[in-house]
Amino acid sequence: MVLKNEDGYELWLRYHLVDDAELLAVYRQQIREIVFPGDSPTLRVARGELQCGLEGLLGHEVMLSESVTEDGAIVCGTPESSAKILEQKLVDLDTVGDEGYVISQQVVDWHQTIIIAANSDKGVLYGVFAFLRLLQTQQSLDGLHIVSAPKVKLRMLNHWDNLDGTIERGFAGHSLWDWHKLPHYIDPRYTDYARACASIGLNATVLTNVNANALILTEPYLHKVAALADVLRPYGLQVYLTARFSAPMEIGGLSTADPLDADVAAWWKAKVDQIYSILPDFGGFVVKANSEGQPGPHDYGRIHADGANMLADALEPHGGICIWRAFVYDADVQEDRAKQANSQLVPQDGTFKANALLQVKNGPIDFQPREPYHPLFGAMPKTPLMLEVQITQEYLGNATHLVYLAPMFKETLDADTYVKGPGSTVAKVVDGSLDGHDISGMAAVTNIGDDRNWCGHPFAAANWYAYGRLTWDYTLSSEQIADEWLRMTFSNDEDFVDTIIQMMIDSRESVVKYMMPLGLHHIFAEGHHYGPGPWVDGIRPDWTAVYYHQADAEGVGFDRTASGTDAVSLYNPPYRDQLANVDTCPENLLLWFHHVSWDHVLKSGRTLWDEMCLMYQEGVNEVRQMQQTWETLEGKIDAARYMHVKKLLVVQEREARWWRDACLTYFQAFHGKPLPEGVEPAEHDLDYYENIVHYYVPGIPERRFDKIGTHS
Ligand code: GCV
Repeated sequence: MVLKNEDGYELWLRYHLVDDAELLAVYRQQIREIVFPGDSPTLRVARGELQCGLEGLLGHEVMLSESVTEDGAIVCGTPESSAKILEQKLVDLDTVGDEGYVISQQVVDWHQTIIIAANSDKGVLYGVFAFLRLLQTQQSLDGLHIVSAPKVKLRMLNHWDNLDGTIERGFAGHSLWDWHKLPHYIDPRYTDYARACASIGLNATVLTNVNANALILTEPYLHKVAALADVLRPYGLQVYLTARFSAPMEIGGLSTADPLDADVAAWWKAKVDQIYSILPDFGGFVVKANSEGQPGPHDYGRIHADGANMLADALEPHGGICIWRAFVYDADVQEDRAKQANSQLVPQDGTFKANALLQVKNGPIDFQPREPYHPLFGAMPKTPLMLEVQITQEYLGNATHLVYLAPMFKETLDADTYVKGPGSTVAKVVDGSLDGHDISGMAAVTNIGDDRNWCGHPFAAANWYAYGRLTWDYTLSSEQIADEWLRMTFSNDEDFVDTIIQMMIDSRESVVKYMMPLGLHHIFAEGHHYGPGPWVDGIRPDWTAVYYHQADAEGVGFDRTASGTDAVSLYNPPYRDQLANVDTCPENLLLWFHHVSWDHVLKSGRTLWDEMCLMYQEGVNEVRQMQQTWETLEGKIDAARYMHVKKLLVVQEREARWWRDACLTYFQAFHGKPLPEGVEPAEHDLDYYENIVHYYVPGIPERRFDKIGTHS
């Protein structure tokens, strides 16, 4: 059978006819009517989703009924919206809080039914999506009893979308938000965006770039924001904006933005009041301050907490929150960048207002292919810390490399800070349980744009999906999430799913190998970060590559032990001791923490140089393996998506070779050692690689190029 071509627009919400005839017959028996009273906007969209999903999956319309009239009813609602749910007195509802749900087979009015119940309309919506997921992934409904609640309260996407429609570090087209046509024209795609987010439990979205434009806070733009919020609200998505710290000067006519200035505080209060008068359920602000040229409290000799608290004060009467980013480092400060956030923020622990949170990147530098967990986790027990990850592949091959990020997100969440003994994981810091915080959250920089398939690479949507699922339940395994996503996105063919799960799981480690093995970091091309640039030098040191790899004739790596910057001391024993010793430091972080001789012998018995070479080669080999694996699956999915992935894998293999050759040629020049057996020689000399220039790489604002070079 030839499968119909698909363009990926439906994401994982494809409600195609269940293709297992036996199972379909069983489902048709088990699902015969829907009892779903209630008329709130959220219940309406939940009911619509259920009807539409079932119609597609079962191949016929399932009728709405006022009461349970036969076996096979699906009864949905809250104890308020549905008399039947109230009658059932489901004890499990007491455990699922505001947003969780219960899906359970029950006898109602002497009939076999499936109940989808929650304490809130939003919970019902999440339950509906979870139920549809069961059918999409062809699970048995027999004996169904699912009790589920999110582990983290704020489950947020951060769009780095600019008001001119570009997206910082966006590789899938332009911004979804059509500010020019808003508020009068509402793109139907906003609804599909909201559906996708709600289906994986996301409940908050920051519409604008953290490198913020104050214009978004002006009245005309606020009306545009409100129109968008009207579409997102029924799906439980609360809208947040980024606040430019200097807005009082840029749009308020003040001469200062000093957070301790009474006029500045009054301006923000009035601005926040205005926002809430236009958008009563506004979530609050996300702020990047005194980082990479953004204005902030340091400009006035104040500290981060002064800035955050001023905004938190303005938001507090409306129930809003201020999320302050901990991605702070300063070009004029000599201290190791990996330590600067701790130096600045740890002394301020306990001084932030109750409605202020700190948003901390997964690692201390900047979303590198591999970083140790950020040492702020565990170091600020009095402040709720959100985890920020990056879904968009700024440092992972943009939208041309197939890299499944769940293993990377989980690596951080599962990392043990040991701050209160073994088991003090980053996840427990983030969900608030370790230090008893009520408020908790995760944020991710999205990879969503207006490309027809939303995220560019057909597999990139898996990372949006995986992130959402992990915010709901970070104990899910990467394999389980990949399994769900593949079944819903492509096919339930067991062979296809089993084969591709493994390929997805391995893909993160492959990209680390061909880009930055053994703890190397930040050796990207300058500015756009597309491709290798281990030679980058001559700009502010903490944006160069040479600052991070410190290669010389003797060795390579950043000494962050006591003999170097001592960043290792920010971690707690026993992990600290493990990291500090070159013999016990995990080899995948070796060059992050140590400057190591090229001849240093690793666990494999090979020297560092040989091991590095072989890892780069292995990365390339693994991409070739991915190509072969993918090609065995021709015909198991539609030809359009099959070919799209196949062609992108060709690009990925080419770029993996580019990484290997550019980096090894560069490092080899320090010591002249030969490549070990099994490593393919580079096609070109170092000069060639250093002179590769790419113009207009997506994801950065257009700028004039000042160098004409080899266009690879
Ligand atoms: C939005 C990195 C990126 C920047 C980004 C910054 C941040 O440095 O390269 O584009 O700016 O992180 O997270 O604020």
